[in-house]
Amino acid sequence: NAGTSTAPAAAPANKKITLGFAQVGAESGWRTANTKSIQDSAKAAGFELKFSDAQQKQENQIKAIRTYIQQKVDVIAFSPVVESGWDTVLKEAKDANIPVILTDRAVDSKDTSLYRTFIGSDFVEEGRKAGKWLVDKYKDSKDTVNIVELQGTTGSAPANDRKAGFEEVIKSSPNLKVIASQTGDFTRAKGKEVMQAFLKAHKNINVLYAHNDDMALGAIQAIEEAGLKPGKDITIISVDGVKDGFVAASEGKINFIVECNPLLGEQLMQAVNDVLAGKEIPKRIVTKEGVFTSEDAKRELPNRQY
Ligand code: GYE
Repeated sequence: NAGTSTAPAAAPANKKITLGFAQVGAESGWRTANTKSIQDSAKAAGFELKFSDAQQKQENQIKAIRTYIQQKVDVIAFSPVVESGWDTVLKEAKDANIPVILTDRAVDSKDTSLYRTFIGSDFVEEGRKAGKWLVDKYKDSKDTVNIVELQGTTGSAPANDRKAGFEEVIKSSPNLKVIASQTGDFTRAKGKEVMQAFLKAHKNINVLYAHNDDMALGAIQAIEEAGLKPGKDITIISVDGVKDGFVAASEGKINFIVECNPLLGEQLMQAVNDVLAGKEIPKRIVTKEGVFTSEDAKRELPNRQY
């Protein structure tokens, strides 16, 4: 009896919210933790999650988004592999009246009405944090410091921004020199391969700046195989702060980690609910994160969830 009942009417079973999520891939420990966070949070929120893995290819992501549009999901969320080239498919979602939420990585679309919000880290700031630590480490030295850089996936927001933020800070110290910079596609295998090439081409590498832990971990193998000591002969800075990165840092093989938080699931599900409830949400939701030296990593390691 609806007139006297105080309990809210149960939502009809067919009203379950459907979220289509187009993931980048499974390239790193960060991504694995991010995927788990999204799957767990969708379940906790009672959403039906349609999940796809694009294997780091934009064309696969575009295909997945088009499928979600055809299936008339309630909301589409995705982490764009690269920054450019999204306007057409985002316009298709908009025309179909399906709200889009960006997570983790940004797009460079001029028309910001193509998505409701962007939830994720400030990658430029992460690059700056890496640069500041290095500038501070060498502040009393005039010696040339030769830096090699392992960039993330070419054209991705984290690769572009982590490079830019780092350069912005180190340019005030003319003795800090980036002598080589190449993509390692955010993977261990590529990180190792490119580091091997760097070691062959340059005899005097002092610092490695890797845009994520996985590439740093691959590079550490290359450095050890070349008979050098990672963290001592070559100072290593990386970004992410996944468990394996923390293990390497606690062993002194990585000297400094800039944290990038992959646990975006809860914020995403909240945003989905808010968007569907017609609430105004901020256009940018920034994730909170810190930095860790080897000493910090030793202390933090037992608490690391991913
Ligand atoms: O740093 C890297 C992953 O987009 C922030 O993607 C993410 C990056 C992360 O492959 O490990």
